[in-house]
Formats: sequence, structure tokens, C-alpha cells
Amino acid sequence: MKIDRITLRQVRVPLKAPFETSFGRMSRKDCVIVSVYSDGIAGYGESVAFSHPYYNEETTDTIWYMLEHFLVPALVGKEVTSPEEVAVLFAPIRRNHMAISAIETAVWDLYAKRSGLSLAHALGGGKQEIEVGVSIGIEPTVDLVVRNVERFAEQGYKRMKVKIKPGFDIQVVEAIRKRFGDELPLMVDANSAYTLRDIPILKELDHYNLLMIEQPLAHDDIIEHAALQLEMRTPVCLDESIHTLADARHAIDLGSCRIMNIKIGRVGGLANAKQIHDLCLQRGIPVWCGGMLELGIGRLHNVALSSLSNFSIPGDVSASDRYWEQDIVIPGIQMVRPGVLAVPTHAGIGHEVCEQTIERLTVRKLQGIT
Ligand code: OSB
Ligand code: MG
Repeated sequence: MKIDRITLRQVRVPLKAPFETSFGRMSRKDCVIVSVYSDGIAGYGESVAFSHPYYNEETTDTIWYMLEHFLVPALVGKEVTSPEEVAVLFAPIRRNHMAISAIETAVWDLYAKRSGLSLAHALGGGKQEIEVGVSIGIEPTVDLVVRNVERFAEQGYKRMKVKIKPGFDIQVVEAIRKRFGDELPLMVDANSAYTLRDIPILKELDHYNLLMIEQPLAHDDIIEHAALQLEMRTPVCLDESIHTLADARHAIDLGSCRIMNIKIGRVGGLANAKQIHDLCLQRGIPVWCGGMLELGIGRLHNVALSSLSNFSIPGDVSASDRYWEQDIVIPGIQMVRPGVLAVPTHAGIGHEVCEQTIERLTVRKLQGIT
């Protein structure tokens, strides 16, 4: 298929409620919606970076810059036979994985639509439904976190993840266990807020039957995480530290984690995400799909990826109403049963994209680049 033209739109959407992690509080999401066209059919991608460089080094503005000056010019007018070629085309570019992913995922959607395949099938995923969990932010009090856990448990989410930071950790987990018992599937995510000096506190967490602790140490570390995993019973899960297939292999070889979080944007697109999934399957490391407060396009890419077999732990793939008053896909993403999302069967991402809503939210636009 020939890529005839590409449109970039930056949308700005308020979150229903602010979301706080150890690196800061967010009240809105800015992202770039990439539309790639071939013979009048559109494929959609969504950038997942934030407007600040506190999760990783990319921002909405660096993504826009990379798309405008490098990625769109390299792809537009090209003949593409399979979406895997896009990852190869952009492989010489250093990092900027979330920018590459925004356009690569759009080509996957386009390819699947043109082939009459659901995106899940195009990726080789077999599941018809996926179980989902939810990520719960830091609040001014422990009690407010407990109340949010209760609310999301009532909605059916199958696994609770609570954000922690030094000084807001043991007491949160303790309060949740006291209120909901030892069986509630519970994990914590530190977003790199600790160091090896905190080993005594981190080992405390071993007493609370947690599914895992996500990214406790530095965002660019796999060495100290290996040392920590030797000291802890709770499985360590890596998020920020994994950018490439080689990173994943090194982390497994070193024993830096027993579980891996795969985010499509962080690893530069769906082709790379699938390769990391396949490696982890071979090596006996279960994976789950992470989230970046995506709107519906990004979430539907996550749903399709989660249909692969080794996504055996419920991910942060919550429904549209978790963060948004109104989503940009129709219908919005909703549970079919408590804690369960259906993997769409229609071609591509499987839900219609609401152009009107996107236009209403757009703050910057480059239309019809040829
Ligand atoms: O570490 O997974 C993370 C949100 C912002 C930045 C980092 C993370 C998160 C989440 C939210 O945990 C997951 C989601 O619901 O999208
Ligand atoms: Mg995380």
C-alpha cells in the first residue's frame, strides 16, 4: 500500500480528576493523533508521551518535532507492504521511541483495515477477551486511596495498582490490606522513586502479598534492580528501564525482574512490543500491558497487543470512563463483564474514530502532508 498523505493533530483533553505519581501530578493530556491515508482509508496512531519529561525524556513537543521533520517526510509517498517495514525504516533513528510509535501504530491500523483483519489478528493475538486492572494515583490522604480502590473494585477491575513514593508507601498498602483482605490482587508502582538505601522499606513490602513491585529504582537501571530482586520475595517488574529487545534480554539474563511491563510507545511500536512479548514467553517471564493515560486510539492498540498469549496478567488497560468524560472513539471502550474488555473483531483498531470530537479538541494541526 502506498502512503498517500498524513495528518498530524495535537489534542488537549482534561482528565476527570488529576492523576499523581511519584514524579508529579497531571490534570490533562496532550497528545498527537497521527492519521495515515492510503486509497482513502485512514489508519490512526496516538502519541503517549506527556507534556513534560518526567516519565521519560520525550514530550508532546519533541514528538511533534520528530514527526514533522523526520518521520512523516521519511514515510509519506512510500510503498509499504507490511507494517514491520516501518520499524526497520526508522531503526537508524536514535531513541524517540514514542514519536516512532505514534506513526508506526497508525500504519498497523491502516494495514489491518486494508487487509480486513482486526488489529489483534494482524498481530497474531488469539484472545477474544482480556482481563483488565486499574492504576490508582497518589492522593493527599491514605483514606482517599482506599476509597478509590473500593470504587474501582466495585466496577470490577481485576487487579489494583497503587502508586507509591517514599513516605507514602507501607501505610497505603497496610490500609488496603486491612480493608479488603489478603486476596485482593494488589501491586505497587514507584516510578523510580527509591534507591538501594531504601532496601529496608522495600523489604517491608514483602509482608503484604503483593503481585509485584514496579520500577522501584532508577529509570535507567537494570543492575541495581537485579541486586534488589535477590533481596526481595516480591517479584520486581520493570517499566521505565525497558526500551528495546536487547534491554529486555539483558534484564532477564541479569535477573533484574521476574515480570515485565510492555508499553508500545516506550519500545517504539507494535512490532518491537511483539518481539519483546515473544522473548518473554520463551524465557518464562509473564508480561502485562502498561498504560500512559491514553485516549481511545492508544487504548485500542493496547487492547489488541494484550490479546497475545503471554499477556497473562491484567494490565493498565482501563475503560474510557476511567479518565475521560468523552473519548475520541465510538463507542467508547467499555467492559463487557466486570473487569473484562472484548477484543474488537472489526477491521483495524475496531472502533470508529470520532473526527468531530478530535477537531473540537485540536490545538495544533498539519493537514494532508504529501
Ligand atoms: O508508570 O505506568 C506508569 C501513568 C503515568 C505515567 C506512568 C504510569 C502511569 C500509570 C497509569 O500507571 C496507567 C494508565 O491507566 O494509563
Ligand atoms: Mg509504571
